[in-house]
Amino acid sequence: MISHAMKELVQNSERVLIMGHKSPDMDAVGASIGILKIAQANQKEGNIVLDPDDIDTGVQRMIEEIEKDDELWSNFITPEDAMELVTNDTLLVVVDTHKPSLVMEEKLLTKTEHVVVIDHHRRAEEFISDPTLVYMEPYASSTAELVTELLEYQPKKLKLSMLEATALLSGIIVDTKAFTLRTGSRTFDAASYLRSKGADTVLVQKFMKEDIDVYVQRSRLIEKADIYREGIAISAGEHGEEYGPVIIAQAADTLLTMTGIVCSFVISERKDGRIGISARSLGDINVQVIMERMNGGGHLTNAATQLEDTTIEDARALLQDIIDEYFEGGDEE
Ligand SMILES: [Mn+2]
Repeated sequence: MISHAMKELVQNSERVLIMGHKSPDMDAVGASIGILKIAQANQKEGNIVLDPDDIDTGVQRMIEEIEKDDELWSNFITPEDAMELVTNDTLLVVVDTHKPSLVMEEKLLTKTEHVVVIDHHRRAEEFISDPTLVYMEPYASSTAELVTELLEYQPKKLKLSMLEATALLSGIIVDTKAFTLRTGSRTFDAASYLRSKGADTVLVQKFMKEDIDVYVQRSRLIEKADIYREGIAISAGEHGEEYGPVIIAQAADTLLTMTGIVCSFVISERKDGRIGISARSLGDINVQVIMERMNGGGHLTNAATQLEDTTIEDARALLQDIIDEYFEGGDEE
């Protein structure tokens, strides 16, 4: 049904512009490529909006590979170019987020009335206003999984190259941590379809390769972890050591893979002078509630905050108080 509606919207538009969230990950880029293919299968021009100054190290290798493919790369445009191209006959497809403040170019949202949102995150209060079509499936593993399902029902003319199929599969693999989290039978169905279209798992592995200094930085944070209450790991960087948000998120992810740890918090100084905290949980402890009490936000299993005018020590003390309150405060979660 959604696939049919999507086809109609594409056919009734002049062109299709696609954007993910800021600092897009492989899921956002892979899903964007999938939507591009839907536009092309319906004989419409499609463009993916990507800010060349906002490419995270996590997707850098994938983007480098796309750049080598002249045909595919020619469909990527900057936010400035997108602002020139957009008209009210443009179909704007937002993937892997539904928050206006997170999209690649927020101004695009006001330039057309035809906006489609495809996302797998739990619905937040902040939502793109008045979308034409919303496809939100919080039980899906990834946006790439949802978009792959849409692709399967598009015209037969649709042809996925090895690289395009691999980009979509990378989105699924990254968002599921290689089929260990949020993976349903539909996830395997989508992966199977992509594999049959030539998706290359060795190339996915190459996309996920990381630089040694990233690994070392993450390890430094993990090394500092200790256990506060049963199953809760807290790690804090040193004063004067800045870590990017991706590194602290990855450190929290990694801690969660350790035996006995059900919840992890990583605290560090950031380049902007604030203190960042990244929180992860296997699901029994609601880290969203804990981060919200520190003016942050997120999901049950994945949340974060940034604190102004404080130190690592004070942030840690506050966090521990809030964790204690969470367990003892009486309001059952
Ligand atoms: Mn995603």
